Amino acid sequence: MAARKPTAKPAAAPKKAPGPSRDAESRGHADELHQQAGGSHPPLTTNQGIPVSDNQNSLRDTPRGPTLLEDFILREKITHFDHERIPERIVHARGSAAHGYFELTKSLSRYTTAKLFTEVGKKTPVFTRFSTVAGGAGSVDTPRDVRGFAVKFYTSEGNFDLVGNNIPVFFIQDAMKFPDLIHSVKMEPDRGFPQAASAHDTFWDFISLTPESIHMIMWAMSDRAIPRSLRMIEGFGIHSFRLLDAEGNSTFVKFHWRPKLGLQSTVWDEAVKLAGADPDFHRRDLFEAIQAGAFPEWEFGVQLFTEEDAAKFPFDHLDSTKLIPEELVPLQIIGRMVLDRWPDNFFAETEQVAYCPANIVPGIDFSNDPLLQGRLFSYLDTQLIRLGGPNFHQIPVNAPQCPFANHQRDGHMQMQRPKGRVAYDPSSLEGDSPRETSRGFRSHATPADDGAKGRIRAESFADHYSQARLFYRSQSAPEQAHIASAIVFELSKVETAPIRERVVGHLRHVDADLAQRVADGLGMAALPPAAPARVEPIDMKPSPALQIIGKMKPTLQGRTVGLLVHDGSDAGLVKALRKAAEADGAMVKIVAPKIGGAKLDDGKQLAADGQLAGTPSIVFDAVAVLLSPDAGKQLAKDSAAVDFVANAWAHLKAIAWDEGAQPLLKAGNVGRDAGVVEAEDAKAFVAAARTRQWDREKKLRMLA
Ligand code: HDD
Repeated sequence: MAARKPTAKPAAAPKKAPGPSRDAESRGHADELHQQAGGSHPPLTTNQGIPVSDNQNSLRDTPRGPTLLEDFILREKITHFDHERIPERIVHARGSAAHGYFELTKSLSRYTTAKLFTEVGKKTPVFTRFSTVAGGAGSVDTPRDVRGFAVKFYTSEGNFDLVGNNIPVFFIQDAMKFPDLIHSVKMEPDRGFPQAASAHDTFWDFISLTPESIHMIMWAMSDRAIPRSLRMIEGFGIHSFRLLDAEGNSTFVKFHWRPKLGLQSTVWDEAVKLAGADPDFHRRDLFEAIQAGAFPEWEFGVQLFTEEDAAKFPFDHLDSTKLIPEELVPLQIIGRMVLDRWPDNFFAETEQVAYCPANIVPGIDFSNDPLLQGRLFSYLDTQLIRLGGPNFHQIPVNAPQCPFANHQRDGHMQMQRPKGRVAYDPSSLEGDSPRETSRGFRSHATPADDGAKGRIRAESFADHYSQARLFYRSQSAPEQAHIASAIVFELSKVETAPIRERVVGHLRHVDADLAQRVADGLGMAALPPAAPARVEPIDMKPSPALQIIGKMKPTLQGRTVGLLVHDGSDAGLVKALRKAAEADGAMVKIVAPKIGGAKLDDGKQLAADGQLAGTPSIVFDAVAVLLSPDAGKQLAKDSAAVDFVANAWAHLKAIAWDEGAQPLLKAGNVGRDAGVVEAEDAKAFVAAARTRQWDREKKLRMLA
């Protein structure tokens, strides 16, 4: 259709043509657009069901004249758009979620009446959301941060929400401190930065004045806080909960999730670069795995202990800054969770899902952990503002999947149509109105402690350093170096010297060597004085279960291998490496300088999954560089290609190479070690790719 010439003099615009002809003209234009897009489609309507004939043009007085207020279609569309956002979560705003199921493999019927934990083989639907804590909803996936691990079990006795993290302890002991903690880590209020980062003055100021946080700091500075994939993190309920049997007898329980793929993390430089290479790295990874049918899976474990056991622990299990070493109370695996379905709609499900630690089912109960007690209030309160009223439990992702009924009525966004006269209890007018049941929820009859009411922190909560020491000393040497380097990195971003000194003062109680490494890394002339400690820390038996490297599974399952090719690459090698990596469980992606792919030496065009400049080696677990001699020389002069190999080397990844790739490897300063293998030897490449080359790190990075 010829473009209309602008009218020279708007004032002299031609008199209106009769309406129908103009509508027909724009209809014709819309038809053209739609024909290109294809498909057969139901009629588009307004929210009132009125069919829309033109979704491209608003109603105008004349072709170049003002838009008319009469255009109810435009007004409805824009008004709805204007209201599309709801307040984001104050914490854990950035998240990714999936549907799946929980299957019980071992009954806990000796301890609890909860059907969820007694009916072996039964599959309970779940919706699980993973999150970062500090950043906003649009922040990146890979900052150094704790990861939320929230599971909603839609049980036959109502919803049970296990709202945990990937770290088994927390920063603070009392919910009273939560707003302070979060305000300190969020962007500073006067300047509005940094986003999604703890490396700034206000966070470390708070930490340096909150000794109870030091144990969690050890975890947050460890590689647990820079995971490779959400499929490779552990999860913890953190608090002690109670299991109750039919007589009301109580057993304490801690809940754990263990990833089937094993724990794995990135290295810090990689995490930083991933933020630029793919801000959605974790979300995409979860999505792609589920779409490919490689469903993420976790084992579910419990630590069970009695009041008498707890009395013998050298710490108070009601204190959320403490964990119970698995060597003290072994973990029993009782089930598994599989995530097998991506949500249909991100907003409707992932954004609107409302978790709440107070959502609990008969046979489970809370403990007196003061952090948990505060959480029992906070979550429902936040959903009321976030989701706009008291009926958010009717949103499909939040609604129980068992029958539910009560006398609560009305309110904003009431979606149900309760019938009858009776909205109260007791009542006699209707035989089918809901009533209490003997199967209902009961609280444990916990005897009260001795002592008086007051704003008191129990003396049993006073040891802030023993478990920080336990964690640090349980780590392998590379992990200890990473912790020290992470603290140096974060404190190097802190402008106020006394804050840095106070933190090192705490580290002196954790481990003298760690304190010295950090002080050296910060260029301190002398060690600052040790922080005042109310309780002398004790040495606990190291717990290897706290390591990552020790729990990493040497496997290509769930990992991704990138093959860099160009015109003339050896088709046989490409095929052999792809076959070997896929046979070991990896997802293989082809990278080429152009997205159209490359013509290999067999004359066939191989399509690329990613273009070199936009697909750095950072997004892969291992790479192979397979190039003709000409291509090798050409790519040795291309910075994206040089970075490809240099980063793979720096991030301790396996690299397979062929003769043609040599100039590129040289340009990228790639050295030689057990992880740099000849592409001919596909078996050796796969073996090297199953793990990271930890020995390489000392050669290429100055760690604290
Ligand atoms: Fe919290 C969200 C985990 C302490 C107040 N929290 C939230 C989410 C997770 C956790 C995973 C995101 C849920 C989702 O995906 O929607 N929170 C924890 C853990 C804690 C913890 C493991 C300590 C053991 N939280 C905590 C305290 C308070 C809160 C002490 C307040 C007293 N948390 C909230 C909140 C959030 C929240 C403000 C924000 C959005 C939401 O609840 O739904 O209410």
